[in-house]
Amino acid sequence: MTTSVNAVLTNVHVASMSEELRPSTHFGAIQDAVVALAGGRIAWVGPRASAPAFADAERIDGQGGWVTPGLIDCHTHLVYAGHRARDFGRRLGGHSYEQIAAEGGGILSTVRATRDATDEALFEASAERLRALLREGVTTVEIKSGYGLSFEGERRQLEVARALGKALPVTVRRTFLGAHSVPLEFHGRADDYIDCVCNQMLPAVAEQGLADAVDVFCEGVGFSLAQCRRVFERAAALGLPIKGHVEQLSHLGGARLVAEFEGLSADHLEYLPADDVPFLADGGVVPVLLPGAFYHLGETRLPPVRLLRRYGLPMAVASDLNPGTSPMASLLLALNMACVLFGLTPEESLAGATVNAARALGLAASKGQVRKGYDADLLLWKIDHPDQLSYGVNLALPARIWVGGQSV
Ligand code: DI6
Ligand code: FE
Repeated sequence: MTTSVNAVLTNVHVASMSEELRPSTHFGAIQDAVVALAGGRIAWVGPRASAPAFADAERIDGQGGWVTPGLIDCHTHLVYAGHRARDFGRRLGGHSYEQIAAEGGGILSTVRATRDATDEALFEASAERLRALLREGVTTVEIKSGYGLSFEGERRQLEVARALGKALPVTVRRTFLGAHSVPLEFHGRADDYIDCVCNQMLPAVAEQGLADAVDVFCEGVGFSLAQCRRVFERAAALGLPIKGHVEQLSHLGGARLVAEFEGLSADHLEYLPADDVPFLADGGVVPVLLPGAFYHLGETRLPPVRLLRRYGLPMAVASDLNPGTSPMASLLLALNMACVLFGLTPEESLAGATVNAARALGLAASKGQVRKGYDADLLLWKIDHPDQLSYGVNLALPARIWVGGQSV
C-alpha cells in the first residue's frame, strides 16, 4: 500500500523532542529516520526500516543531518523603537536597573521612543530583529506589548506584531503587557493605572481579539502582588490565559499568584524560593528561564533549576529580546547561556525552546515536537549531534527551514 504525501525527508536523524519518545531516548532521537509532510502537517515520522511506501512525493535528501522541531521563542518584547545603549553605559558606571528607571531611563524611555515612531519605522525596526531570530530557525515567536501603556499605544504594538506574522514566515502569538510600567500620565497613581488596564484596556483587548494571553511585571519597579492579582482576575473573567514576569529581581510571590490562576507560564524566577516550586507543579505552570536578562544585568542569583527539575517541571528557555534587560536577538545564544549559566543539559535546553516553549504558549498539541499530526515546522541542521545546538555560539545555523510544510 502507498501513502500520498507532499514531501519525504530521508537520510536524516530526528531529534523529535516528542513526549512519547523522550522518557526513554535522549532528544527523542530516531536514527536513520524518514519524515513525511502532507497538508502542512507531519504525516509520518519513524525509522526508515518501518516507513511505508510514499507515492508521488518530492524527495529530500537530508545528507545525514539532523531534523529538529522549529524553534519557539516563547518570551520576547521585540516590537519597540530606539535602544537603551545610554542606560547600558550608566549601568556599567554603577547605577542599578531600578535607579535608572527612577531617573527617567528604563522602560519609560522606550515608551517615549515607541510612541514617537511612525507605524512604518516601528514595523521595520521590529522586522529586522525578528528576521535575526528566523535565520536561527525560530518558527514561532511570542511578542508582548508593554511599550505603549495606553490603549492606543498597546493596540498599535499588538497590530504591528500581527502584521509581522503576516509578512514573515513565522507564527506570532501576542501577549498584552499593559501592566509593564506606570506611564508618566499616571505618575504616582499606579492603582489608577491598574483601574485603566482592568476596566478599559483588557475588555477592549478581549473584545477586539488583540492578544492570546495577558502578562504583568510583578516587581518593585513594576507592579505589586495586589495590583497583579487585579489584572489576573480581570483577564481570567474575560477568558484570557495569563503569564507573569515574576521573582526576577526580588521575591514578591508572583509565581504563586500565577499558579493560583493556573497560568501558562511564570517567567524569570531567579528569586523563586524552594517552598514555592510545588505550587508551579500543582498549577501546571511552565517555568520560563531567561538567561539573557540574567547575563545582561550581571545578576548572580540563579533560578532554582535543580528543584524545578526534581519536580519534573517542563522548563522553557527564551530570549526575552527587549531593549533594556536582554538586547539579544538570538534564541540559540539563550540556549547556550541556559547551559553555561544555569546548568541545563543541552537536551533540556533544546526542550526549552521546542516542546516546553510550545506549552508555555498553550500550543502543546500542535507545535514543538516532530510527531505525527503536529505542524510541519521543521529544521534541518548539518550537525553530528543535537548537543551542538547549545554548545557553541554562532557555529550552527539551520541548513533548511520548513514552516507549515513550506520550505522557506
Ligand atoms: N522583561 C521585562 O519586561 C523587563 N525585564 C524583563 O526581563 C524590562 C524590559 C525593559 O527594560 O524594557
Ligand atoms: Fe520580559
